[in-house]
Amino acid sequence: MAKKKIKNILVTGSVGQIGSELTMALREKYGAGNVVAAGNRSKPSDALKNSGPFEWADVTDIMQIVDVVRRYKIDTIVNMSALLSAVGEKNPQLCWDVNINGLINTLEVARIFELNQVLCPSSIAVWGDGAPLENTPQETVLKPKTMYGVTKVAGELLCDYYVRRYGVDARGLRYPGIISAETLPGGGTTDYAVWIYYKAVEENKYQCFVREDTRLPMMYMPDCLKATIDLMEADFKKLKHHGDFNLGAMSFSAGQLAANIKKHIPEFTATYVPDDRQKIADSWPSSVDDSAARKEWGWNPSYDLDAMTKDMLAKLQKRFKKGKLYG
Ligand code: AKB
Repeated sequence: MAKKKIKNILVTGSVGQIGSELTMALREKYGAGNVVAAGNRSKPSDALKNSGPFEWADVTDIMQIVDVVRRYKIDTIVNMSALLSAVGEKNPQLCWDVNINGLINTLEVARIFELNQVLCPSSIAVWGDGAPLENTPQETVLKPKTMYGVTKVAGELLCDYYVRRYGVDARGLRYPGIISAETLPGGGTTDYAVWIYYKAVEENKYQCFVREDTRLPMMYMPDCLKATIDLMEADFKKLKHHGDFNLGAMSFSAGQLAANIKKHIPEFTATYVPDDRQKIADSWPSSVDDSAARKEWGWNPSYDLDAMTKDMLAKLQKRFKKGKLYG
């Protein structure tokens, strides 16, 4: 098992909602020049492109990863490339290709080049039929209903396989819905919990695509960054789990979220017109038991709904006043 320190990091999928902010946080911590951001299709922001190295690389083509790993002497890969749940249902084959062939390519590169670590996020999408939906335990039935969920279960198993079979240090955590003010999410079921803030600031109203009583686990981006970096830095020897840590912070219904925003913007109104994504949301838990993460690497979230809403609205209102809500 490789035990060297994290020095040169490659973040694939760096242009996405989490990848973009994670890259900046890693650059802050490990030095801008030591964190390579890779993207495939979407244009990187100026901040991402100008603050450190940026490369175009497609995770489904192993040679493109090998090339970046060699040129930058990469020792750690954070594989954020993924098609999310809603967009994955529109193109299940592409979802499999990116999420699974992309992951196995990064694990293979880690094995062949003896990298220090691969981190690949999983999701609350791993659950479906048969799992308790309140305080979902770490170990329970994994029968997802979406292709995204299928790839996340398979991805967790692949990570665990590479740990056992090849001694690759592979880690992952089951992200809840992530809420952030910098990069918009692309194609997930929990996206409504981000859009509602943007639309509250922009138009004082939002038409939500899930029912008012839909309650899902959520997390504010600063906690997501903390969790990811804390797991990357955890002592591998102390981990009993590897690719599949439950991760919790807060749970609220769409109606509770709207009411929380209304405390700050009294004229805000939300309406609820469920679409196909409702079925996906209904198959996911309302809350998760993350005691393994707390015990094995000290996970402890900082933000609750009130603190998140205050911060989100302050950031978005500031940008809106400058005419730059969407960057
Ligand atoms: C999605 O909604 O697909 C993602 C997730 C919960 O993994 N945000």
